[in-house]
Amino acid sequence: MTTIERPTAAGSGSAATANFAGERFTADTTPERLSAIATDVFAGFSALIDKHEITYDEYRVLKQWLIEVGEGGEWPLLLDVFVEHDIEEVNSRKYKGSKGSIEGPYYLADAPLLPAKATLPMRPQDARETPFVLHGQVRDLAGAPLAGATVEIWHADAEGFYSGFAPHIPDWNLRGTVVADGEGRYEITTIRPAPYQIPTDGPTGTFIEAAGWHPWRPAHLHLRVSGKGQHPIITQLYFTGDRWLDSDVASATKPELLLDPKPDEQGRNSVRYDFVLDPE
Ligand code: MBD
Ligand code: FE
Repeated sequence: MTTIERPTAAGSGSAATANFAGERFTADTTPERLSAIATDVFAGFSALIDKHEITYDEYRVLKQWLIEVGEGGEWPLLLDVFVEHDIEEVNSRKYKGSKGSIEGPYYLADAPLLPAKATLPMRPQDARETPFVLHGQVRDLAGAPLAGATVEIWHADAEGFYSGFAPHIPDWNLRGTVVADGEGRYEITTIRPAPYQIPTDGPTGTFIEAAGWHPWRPAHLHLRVSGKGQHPIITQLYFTGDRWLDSDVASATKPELLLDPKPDEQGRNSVRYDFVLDPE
């Protein structure tokens, strides 16, 4: 008998942290701007401590919990679930093309290149699900097709697990970089992901449970669409009528991002979604 390693919060957390920490980021924040932001952060703490009369017990529990968030590698998860949606909202205001959404903690760069019409890498057990086809065209704001645009896609399996962040799933499962054809068209065959549950065995999940909130995101596809001379868009697509759409724990759904797939002649569920990119 073989035992498969079940994913743990600490496992997916440390993989997400290692993936992110492997890159070095910089921002051109001036000392004046940093000071202004930090002043407001601490003013926010000050106000909430006063308002809620935070006790020493609560302060020590917070300190211990924050240490555990770091040790469990859950900073990417915690920040992307509770903070990233506002960052995305503020930074996408100037764009006129397709709506974006948060990246989340599970993007991996350099997924295998696939042709315009492609099936994502999947295990035999994934292939037993009803095929789901996402197809469409990538265009610029003027409506011109973007030949050779790339559609990077990553999503959970039918149990809600992501390759690269769950040890029982092979590398690059349900991930790919699809290169659109000369007309900017693409057609991706995959399966429908399951809703995603924040792992309940880590500090983020413990906190959500302690607050009496639910830990669910509606089923979603993650996409990053790029075209020559265009601003790449990071987004997510959801399914009409799905559970948790109105109470996504990550607050990352938008009405423009809903898919309503219909069965095609081959019994696959199929839906069209076009992407419009803003110039760089
Ligand atoms: C996910 O799959 C996700 O998309 C986000 C934003 C947070 C946690 C898990
Ligand atoms: Fe996700």
